Amino acid sequence: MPVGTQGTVKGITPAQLRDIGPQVILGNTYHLGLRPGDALVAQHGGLHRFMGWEGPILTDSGGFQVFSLASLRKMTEEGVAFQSHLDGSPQFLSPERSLEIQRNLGSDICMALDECPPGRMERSKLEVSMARTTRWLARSRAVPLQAHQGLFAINQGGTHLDLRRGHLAEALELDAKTPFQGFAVGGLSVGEPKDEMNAVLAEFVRELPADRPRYLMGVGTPEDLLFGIEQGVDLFDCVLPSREARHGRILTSRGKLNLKNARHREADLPLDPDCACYTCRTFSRAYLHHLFRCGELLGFTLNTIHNLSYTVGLTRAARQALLENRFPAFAQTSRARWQTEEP
Ligand code: PRF
Ligand code: ZN
Repeated sequence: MPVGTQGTVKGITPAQLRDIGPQVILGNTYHLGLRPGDALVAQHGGLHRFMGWEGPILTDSGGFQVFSLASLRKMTEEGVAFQSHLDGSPQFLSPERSLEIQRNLGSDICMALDECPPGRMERSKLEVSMARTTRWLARSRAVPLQAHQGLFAINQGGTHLDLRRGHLAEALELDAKTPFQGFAVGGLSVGEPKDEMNAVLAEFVRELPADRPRYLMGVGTPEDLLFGIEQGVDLFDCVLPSREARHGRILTSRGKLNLKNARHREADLPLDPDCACYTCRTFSRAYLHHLFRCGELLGFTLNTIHNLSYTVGLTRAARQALLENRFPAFAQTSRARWQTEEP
């Protein structure tokens, strides 16, 4: 899922996004609730209509963004009070308010409000935080949504497998009464060492219900996507492809390249000779290097089209490989190319 925090995937139009072909895009409750406000979006017929995107939208619940963006946070059982990062105004987000915003936005997949603890939180504190996330999940389950909307539960527990298992068992108790439409793994890629994240994924993803989508939140690099898919993850979101694109860092089948580098100044080559995106079909590295050096807006757009095409294409190719029972060979070839070839 490409990230469209403010009701736009930065720098590209919905028509360009449709050509790239993601199955879902992500929007943010935190940002859209503050500005322009969910009531205004609802007045305009909901987020799909407001932003001109007809495909599915998932909205994150805002918990993670309150932790990373807002100041003067005060957590209580009821919810989280914070100051807006925009104008310092006092705000309040509860499980109920988060889902009310998501209901007004009309996204297709809603996420329950969670507390996303930092990567290395002490175990006893983490347990307290997770118990609250579980109580919030029960409250979330009771909030009415629109008929087309589904609700995903978010699992926390840092790198402690036993805590994650306990938390999942509690979510499954709620699930037995009213099923969730999917399960997310939160609280990873938040500053813990990569091998610890991978160890959790290797053990834990398979324990999530196999008949519902499994969503790894805020991950990641092409390497992370392949590893996650290998462990059974179905859905990802990350700003990395689009953000990197705006900095001239290009993802390719032969590894990363930096468009700023002088070696691209005269290169009459596409960014990735194996990519069929609009950017690669039409423009040379020399031209894109030029746009980047001038800070031209079109450069951001074209780089974003490529990086998103590459990333969505990687997941599409992985899906095809799985369907054809050749995922291990696909993963091995992809990794070998990133590691050994020169982009
Ligand atoms: N919770 C929520 N959103 C998230 C995360 C989380 O833990 C993460 C962590 N990687 C990214 N986005 N609600
Ligand atoms: Zn391309």
